[in-house]
Amino acid sequence: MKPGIFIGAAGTLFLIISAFSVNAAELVVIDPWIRSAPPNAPALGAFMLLENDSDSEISVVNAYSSLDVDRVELHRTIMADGVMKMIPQQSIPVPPHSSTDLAPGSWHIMLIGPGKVPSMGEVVQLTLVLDDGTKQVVKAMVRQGKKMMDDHSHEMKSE
Ligand SMILES: [Cu+2]
Repeated sequence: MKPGIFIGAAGTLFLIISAFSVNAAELVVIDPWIRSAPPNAPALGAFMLLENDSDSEISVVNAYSSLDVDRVELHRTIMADGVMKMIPQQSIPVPPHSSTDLAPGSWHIMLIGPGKVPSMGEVVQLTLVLDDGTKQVVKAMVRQGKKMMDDHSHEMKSE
């Protein structure tokens, strides 16, 4: 890991918190979480900030989880004709010296068909598969998140 990765007090704090999830790859995963959902939810969204401190693009090309789910997909939510749609993606790119925010209403990892929806505070292990074949394991806690409809109404108001 490069020493130049320390970018100030806040950055150092984040690194300590997520230190267990960082391996040799130069992708830093900050604040991974899963949005809490009702027990009958057909899918769960997983979110995190991906930081790439290297000189080349790093992509997440696949993911799986410690939860019993039918499948895991990489998604991006886009606004098309005034409607928010989730479009499956081949990969989630993180440009060099930049970051990609996996957040509600944007890029995310979708856990589809959970056998049992985890409750608030539960920790789910997510494995990110990168384009160079390396795997990065992160621990995502289930917590409450802003609802997609809130995002939507914000979009509508700003028009
Ligand atoms: Cu989705």
